Amino acid sequence: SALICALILLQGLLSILRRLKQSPEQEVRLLLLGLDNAGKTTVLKQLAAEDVSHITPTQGFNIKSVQSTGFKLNVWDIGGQRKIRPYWRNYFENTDVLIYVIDSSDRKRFEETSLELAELLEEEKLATVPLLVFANKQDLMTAAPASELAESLRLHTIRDRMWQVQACSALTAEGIQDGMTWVCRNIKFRKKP
Ligand code: G3D
Ligand code: MG
Repeated sequence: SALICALILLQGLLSILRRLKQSPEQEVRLLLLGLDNAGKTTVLKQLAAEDVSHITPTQGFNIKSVQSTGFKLNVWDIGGQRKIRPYWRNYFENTDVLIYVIDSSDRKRFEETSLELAELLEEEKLATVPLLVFANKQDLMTAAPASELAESLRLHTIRDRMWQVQACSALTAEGIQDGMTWVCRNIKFRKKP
């Protein structure tokens, strides 16, 4: 089933994070966002390996929440869901790293994805949260290089947080590990109250 499949897909990410996690009392929270067709589900596939305690597909919304000991990962398609936008904020709380996935071959949607990202970066609850942009689908001849994507998205104007653009292909796995290494390095662990 889709549920079992999703569980398997998330195993690797969790194992990578678990290995890098320093303190057992703390929980790492990741948001994995991007337009539909950007490659988010395929990124998850590449991160495949062990146990996830549960996954909650939110009813009526295309939000997937994955919970495991010490980790919480929220994934959804951004854009075209204006009406439920205010509801997203429930998922922004205490995010450690925002991972934004882009189809580098889809130049027609660079402006759209850029605007969506800009709006996300304005979110109060995501202020100062480190940003990793996956310039995905680099295996395609038509893919814009990460540098062009960064320019198109004006990433160099970001001043209020750490950010990184990582060229990758979720299809071949190239660049995914490098991206996750950056993520793990830039996680700011929250202090437990
Ligand atoms: P989403 O979850 O962000 O909506 P998906 O995106 O992971 O479902 O990917 C959308 C489509 O793009 C899929 O193709 C998927 O195979 C493809 N894709 C994802 N990553 C890459 C990549 O790095 N390179 C290439 N060439 N394709 C990629 P289909 O045909 O299944 O719709
Ligand atoms: Mg998907």
